[in-house]
Amino acid sequence: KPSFNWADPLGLEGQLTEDERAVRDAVRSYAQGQLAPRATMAFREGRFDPGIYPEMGELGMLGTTLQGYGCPGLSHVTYGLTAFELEAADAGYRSALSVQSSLVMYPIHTYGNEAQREQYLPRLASGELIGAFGLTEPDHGSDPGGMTTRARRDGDDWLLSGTKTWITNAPIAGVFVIWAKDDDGVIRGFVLERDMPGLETSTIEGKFSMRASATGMMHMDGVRVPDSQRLAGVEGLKGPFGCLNKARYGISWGAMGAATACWHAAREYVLERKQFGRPLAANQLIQKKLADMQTEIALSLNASLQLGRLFDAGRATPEMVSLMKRNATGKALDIARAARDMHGGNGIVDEYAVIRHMLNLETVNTYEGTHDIHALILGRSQTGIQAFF
Ligand code: TGC
Ligand code: FAD
Repeated sequence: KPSFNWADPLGLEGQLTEDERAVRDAVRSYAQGQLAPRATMAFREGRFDPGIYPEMGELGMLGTTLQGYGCPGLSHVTYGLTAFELEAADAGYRSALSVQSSLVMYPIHTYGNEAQREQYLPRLASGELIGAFGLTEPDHGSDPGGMTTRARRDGDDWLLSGTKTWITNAPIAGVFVIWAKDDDGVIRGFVLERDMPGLETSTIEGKFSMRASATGMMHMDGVRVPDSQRLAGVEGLKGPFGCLNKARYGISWGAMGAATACWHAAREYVLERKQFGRPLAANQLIQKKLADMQTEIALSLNASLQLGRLFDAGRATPEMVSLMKRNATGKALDIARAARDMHGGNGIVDEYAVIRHMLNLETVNTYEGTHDIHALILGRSQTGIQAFF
């Protein structure tokens, strides 16, 4: 007789391969053993420890799906499972994975030349080198096509000028994948290094979200970049968006990692906490909230698994990614807010992780395309009408 597992209602576990489960278990053990215990203080102090990158490199999780150059060459499902486990500890650690793997290593691997791949990928895979991805600007967030960062040709070089903001890892990265427009308005990608004259970074202070992740600005004032540092394999917005497809897919799993941590914490809390002489869990309103969490998480994870399998088969599309990124982050935020509420007053102190996850998910719902921007992408796909402007 089939049995029901409340924690895995649709039997996701049985749909994973032995290899996927083995990697997931190793990442879970690292995330729960090494990262989760550090997350509370890292968030409280607004600190990301760069030493986490070599730890991730040692475990072979950086550049998860890429082949060669020291990369593990694993499935997209494995990448998703890794994102889930890291974000169950803290979204800042999943961000570290997303940026390095999908937004820095992927474009160098896919759009770069052989020399760039050999120069950067092995050190990015080991975590010796940290990467950042610069697309967003102070006046162009949802609308990156309007970017004003310029790349002007000067002999064999390019001169890059402009400002990028909200850049994960900007304060600590050694290498930066930057998107800039040339004089003809064509968007091009470049690989910059920290010691290039004219390049400076600053830290964004005062965040109430993603405090265990380093976020900053990049200021470029005539940075001289040899043409050999250009990502010559792509032109136009499809360059950065190609990277975002991968990262957004990973976020669909990651957000559910944070949501699952909140759901399990809320369940344990309401089973133990008594009011009116009986456990909170004995109330219908509380059980409905638990049922909603269980339902949304199970549906989302099984859909992410399907999308991961489509990625592995080369059949995933950007619209599918928008659907999953939007749904998972929005639902995860709802779940975290409900879990915070179910913890009562305790829900606002960092001794309980729910408030930290809830605050992080405000960012996760916003970056890599806001909830509403993904609605517009999906709206366009079914009406054929562009509603962005
Ligand atoms: P649109 O006309 O739609 O497209 C322009 C060109 O780009 C191509 N394209 C894509 N290619 C591959 N994948 C996708 N997902 C693509 N989406 C579009 C498209 O085919 C076209 O190519 P071509 O050859 O015909 O020129 O461009 P638009 O300007 O109208 O775009 C509108 C919109 C809203 C969809 C887009 O701008 C958008 O997605 N905005 C959201 C911005 C965003 O996601 N920014 C993310 C910044 S990075 C970040 O947040 C990292 S957080 C890291 C962490 O810490 O985890
Ligand atoms: P805006 O685009 O100004 O949007 C503000 C509001 O208006 C949103 O609700 C949005 O949905 C809405 N809106 C915008 N346009 C429309 C429209 N046409 N119709 C209806 N509503 C609309 N970027 C990088 O390049 N690299 C990074 O590593 C990176 N890391 C980040 C880390 C953090 C912690 C954060 C917070 C952001 C990061 N970002 C990064 C930037 C992120 O991608 C942007 O914040 C995001 O794309 C939204 O842009 P914006 O903040 O300028 O908001």
